[in-house]
Amino acid sequence: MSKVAQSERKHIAFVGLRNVGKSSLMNKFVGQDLVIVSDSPGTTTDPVRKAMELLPFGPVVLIDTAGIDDVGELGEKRIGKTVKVISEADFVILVLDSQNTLSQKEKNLIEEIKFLELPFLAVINKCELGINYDLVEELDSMNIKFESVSCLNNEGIHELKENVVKNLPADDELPLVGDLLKQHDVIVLVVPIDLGAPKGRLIMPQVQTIRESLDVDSIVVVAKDKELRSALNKLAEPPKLVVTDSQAIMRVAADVPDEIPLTTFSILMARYKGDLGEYVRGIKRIGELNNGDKVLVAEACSHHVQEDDIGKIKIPRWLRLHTKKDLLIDVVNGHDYPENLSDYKLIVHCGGCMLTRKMMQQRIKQAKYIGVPIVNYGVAISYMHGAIPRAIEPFGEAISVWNSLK
Ligand SMILES: Nc1nc2c(ncn2[C@@H]2O[C@H](COP(=O)(O)OP(=O)(O)OP(=O)(O)O)[C@@H](O)[C@H]2O)c(=O)[nH]1
Ligand SMILES: [Mg+2]
Repeated sequence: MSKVAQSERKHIAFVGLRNVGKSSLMNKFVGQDLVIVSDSPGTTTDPVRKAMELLPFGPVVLIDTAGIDDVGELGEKRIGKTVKVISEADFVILVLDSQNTLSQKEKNLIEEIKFLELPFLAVINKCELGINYDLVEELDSMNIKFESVSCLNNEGIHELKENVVKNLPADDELPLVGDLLKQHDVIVLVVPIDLGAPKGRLIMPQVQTIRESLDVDSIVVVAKDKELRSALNKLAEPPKLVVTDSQAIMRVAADVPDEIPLTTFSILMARYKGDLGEYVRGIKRIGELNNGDKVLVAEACSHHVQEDDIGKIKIPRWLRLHTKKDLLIDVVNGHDYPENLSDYKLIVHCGGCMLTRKMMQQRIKQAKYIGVPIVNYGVAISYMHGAIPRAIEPFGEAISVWNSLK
């Protein structure tokens, strides 16, 4: 089996009511009796994951789930097991029983899948018993594509697999900076070498920006903030873009003439890994916060807390200074949000350098699902330091979100 990190593989989730045959279908995909199948509803209680090669596509992870009628949280706005699992999925297989019509829970689930913008396919199982025509009509009227299978006598399984392979979403190749530059353009990177800088090396967003700029044949100038003005003066023509560390944005903004586009590494990363438009919506919430509002500062990894830690100390300090409000700020670490997410008025998330793009997307989707605006550290810092909208001006979509919010 090829060695692709589990988090990078496409995830396919089998969801549906209890006893419809989710586990049976997953076993058919794997080609062995991996998960327990039984006629008593509620056999699967926790998600079961299995990595496999789905040919001709390649490595995937299949996720069998508990029946949605077992979980009992649908309809309530909290991140329950089902939402967690489906927000992890790249493709959802909604398993239905050929003898029934759609229940309210199934309709709610379809709404959730659509809200999370996940590609999905309905599968009518137990089709050897005949298919309830009302179910087919319901699916047709909702414009939902479906396949019928029988796990009992292997009908339609091969076709279903082929259909899933065909419909798995392709990886989007998102640019970090390459789309903003062309051959011979000059890009200036401002890299403060302060106490927070790692010894003897550049950090990943800086390295990645350099590499991508070179890939599109542009010319990279790297300087510390102190030498920036001198660097700009030495250039024969203004650079196409200046990119700086977020925390130096105001000093740098003062040295970069208004007509030269300026942004930050965090904003480049936010666009690449997160959702810059969503984060711009999140910064609007900063201005709407009131005394007593709860704010969640969420860090994906637990790192050694430094004296002036960005998440624990600086972000809370800047939020209080900026809003002049008495905020209740919780700082949490880890891969899951706290259970009471809907109590928060705003999530300020770390840049997610230790998360894959997919994991970061999942956390944004979950926040959207609960209806809590989200922003990341870098975008929030630029905003609280007065550098928004300037630092998002190079990005058309983000600036139009900004303009629509005013
Ligand atoms: N007639 C018929 N029965 C099936 C078919 N597929 C699965 N079953 C039966 O349906 C019952 C439930 O199957 P499971 O695969 O355990 O269903 P599940 O959706 O995983 O159920 P939970 O884990 O309880 O949510 C079992 O008795 C299976 O043998 C099928 O194609 N036809
Ligand atoms: Mg099961």
